[in-house]
Amino acid sequence: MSSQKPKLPAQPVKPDDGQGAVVAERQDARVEPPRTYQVVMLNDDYTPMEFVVMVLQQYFHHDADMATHLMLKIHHDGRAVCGVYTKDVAATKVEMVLAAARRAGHPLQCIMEVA
Ligand code: TYC
Repeated sequence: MSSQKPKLPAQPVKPDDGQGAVVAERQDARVEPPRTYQVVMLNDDYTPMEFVVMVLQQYFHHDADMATHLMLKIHHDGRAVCGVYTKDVAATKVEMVLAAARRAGHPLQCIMEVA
């Protein structure tokens, strides 16, 4: 009796489609994770600090301490990242923040960037 291991086929085995034809499977392309986008809020001289804190809580779900911390970072540095999302979610956040700011008569600006 042979002690050799059974040999693997030299070629990948092609699946049988059960209809007498042999179908070669194509290797799937590697799937990249979706790009992410950061929503960045910008400083201005007119939007009240309390309004920015409210926006950061309402639309980005930061607690009062983090919202205040982020608002002050924007005030001092000119900008800060409010959150990182998929493209559609980031675009919706930007729209909602800008709509709320315009409704309230404030010039607040917020943009999205590839993270
Ligand atoms: N700089 C504004 C002020 O002094 C406050 C402010 C903070 C405005 C953050 C916009 O994204 C902003 N009232």
